[in-house]
Formats: sequence, structure tokens, C-alpha cells
Amino acid sequence: MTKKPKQNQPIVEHIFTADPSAHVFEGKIYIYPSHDLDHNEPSNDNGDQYKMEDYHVLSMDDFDSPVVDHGEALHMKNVPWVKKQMWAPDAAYKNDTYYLYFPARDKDEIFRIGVATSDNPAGPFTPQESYIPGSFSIDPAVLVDEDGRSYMYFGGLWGGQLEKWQTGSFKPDAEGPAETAPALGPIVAELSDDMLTFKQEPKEISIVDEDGNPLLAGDEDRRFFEGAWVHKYNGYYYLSYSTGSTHNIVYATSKDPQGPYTYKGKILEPVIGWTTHHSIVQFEDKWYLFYHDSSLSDGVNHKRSVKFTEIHYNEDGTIQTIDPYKE
Ligand code: FUB
Repeated sequence: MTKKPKQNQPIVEHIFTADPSAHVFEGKIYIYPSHDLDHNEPSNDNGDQYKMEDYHVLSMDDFDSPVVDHGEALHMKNVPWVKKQMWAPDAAYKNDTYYLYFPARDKDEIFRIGVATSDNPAGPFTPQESYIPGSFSIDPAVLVDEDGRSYMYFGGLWGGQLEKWQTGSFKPDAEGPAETAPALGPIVAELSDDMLTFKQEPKEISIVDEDGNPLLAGDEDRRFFEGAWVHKYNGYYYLSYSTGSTHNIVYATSKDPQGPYTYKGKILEPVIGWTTHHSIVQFEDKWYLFYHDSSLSDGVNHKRSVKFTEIHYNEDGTIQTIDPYKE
């Protein structure tokens, strides 16, 4: 158990954690992060430095309570289809079961998305033998909607391989669209009732500007890069994501969980470190952003720490932009 967390400070310091997916389960806050390894190997644009091998689940009773590390919830040695790199996970609850969704490279080094189950939100989780058929790329985020339907949002550029799936099959040398062409959007697939397979063929989400025109690939301040997350507020779906190369967390809204989404603005200014990745969760009557940065490692991109801060909506439903280094 570690001390009571403070806003905009690492919530744990005994391990490096990143890519937090936060949920309220059984009245407590559960955080499903990546577990960054403490190594000193070089970085590249393929993300080879992100060598993660397992997941730890963190929880806190509320924001005045210490953070509990529940220990190893799943290790890649126990997942038959995984070769390496267990990246950003998410969790969901349905059918009296907790589901842990996670991307990793399969034996051919292609990113796929797997699922593991538990009757406890802290795990341990038992993985399925193989990845979800038809899954690809990284960063799954699952929304269980109020009508009982569930959706997985996923995808990420560069090391996340999304560019390589534009034709529907994996093309190792494929590159992203030209700067003047529509940007690649995140992918959505409705999940089957058992939460273990896709009910439909995954499809790309369109993100448009205020005039209804698709965001372009060259619009790096606003276009999708990785780390999609969807939450609901006042009847609207909010799709938020990282812009990658420009390091923003931005958002777009829609009345339909599968889009199209209209770009609205920036939630989080760039943080220390190359990656930025977040989730948004309501606890009691407040809303919180969980995110990470590399402050604890003095800026080493693959040694990150999960933090949180409160977010505030304006009357019109827009979200106020946060600079996490200005209190
Ligand atoms: O943690 C590995 C990768 O870095 C994640 O999958 C991305 O979202 C980025 O945070």
C-alpha cells in the first residue's frame, strides 16, 4: 500500500506505470495501467523501448485513500498467443465478470487484442487461448453503454501499426495517408454479449471539424494518433485521444457511439515525455482525468507514472483545458 495520492503527482512510485484506464467498480476506483519496465535501452519510433511484460491493477477506496497495488494480474508467459509488448489495457464489467482487454504482439509480431477474465476487479485474470478474431493494432478501450451494448475502440499509428491495415489485411510496408487526405480514425467494433468476440466487422470512425469536413492527416494538432477513450456526459459520447506527434489529449463528440464525431478541443496540454495517454471517469459527483507523464524518471519516455486531476465542464458541455504543471 502506498500513501494517499495527490493531484498531478505520481499515484505510485515503487513501479513505473502508464496508459491508465480508470473505472469505478464495487464503489472503488480501479486503475488498469501498463507496467513500464525499468531498463536503459534506446528508443525508436517503432516503440521497441516499450517492452512491458505484465499488468498490475491499482485501486483506491476514494481520492482520500492510499493506493493499493494488487500485484501481478496477468503475465505474458501465461498468454499462449503473445510474443512481447503488453501495451495499454482496459477493463470492463458485464455478465458478473471482469474483462481485461490488452494489446500485444503475436508470434508474427503483429499487434492483436486479447481478453482475460476474472470474478475480481483486481484479478488475477485468466486469458483466452487466442486473441479476439479480427482484432488488430493497439490501445483497446471498452464502453459498456446504458442500453447494455458494448463497444471496443482501438488503434494507434506508427508502432501501433494502424497504417498497415488500411486495406483490411496486414501490409508490413504500408504508410499513412498523404497530409492532404483524411486522417486515419480510431476503429470501433461492437462486442458480442459474452464480451469475448466482435459482433461486427471493425470499422473506422470519422472525426470531422466544425464544418463537417474530415480532419486531415497533416492536421497533427487535432488528428487521431492513439489512446482512444469514450465516455458519456449529458447524452453525448465524448471520444478523446492522443494526437501523438503533437502530444495533445483532444476530444470530439457525437450522439452515436460509432460516430461520426465532431472535433471540440483540447483536454490536456503536452506532458513531460513523448507519449500522452489518458482515461476519464466519474466518481461520485466529480469527473477525473487519469494520465501519465515521465516526470519521475526525468523525462525517460518509457519510464512513466500515472497521475490524476479533476476535469471541469463548461455549461455548453465543452471541457476546460488542463495544464497539469500549473496548479
Ligand atoms: O505504452 C505503450 C504505448 O505508448 C501505448 O499503447 C500508447 O498509447 C502509448 O502510451
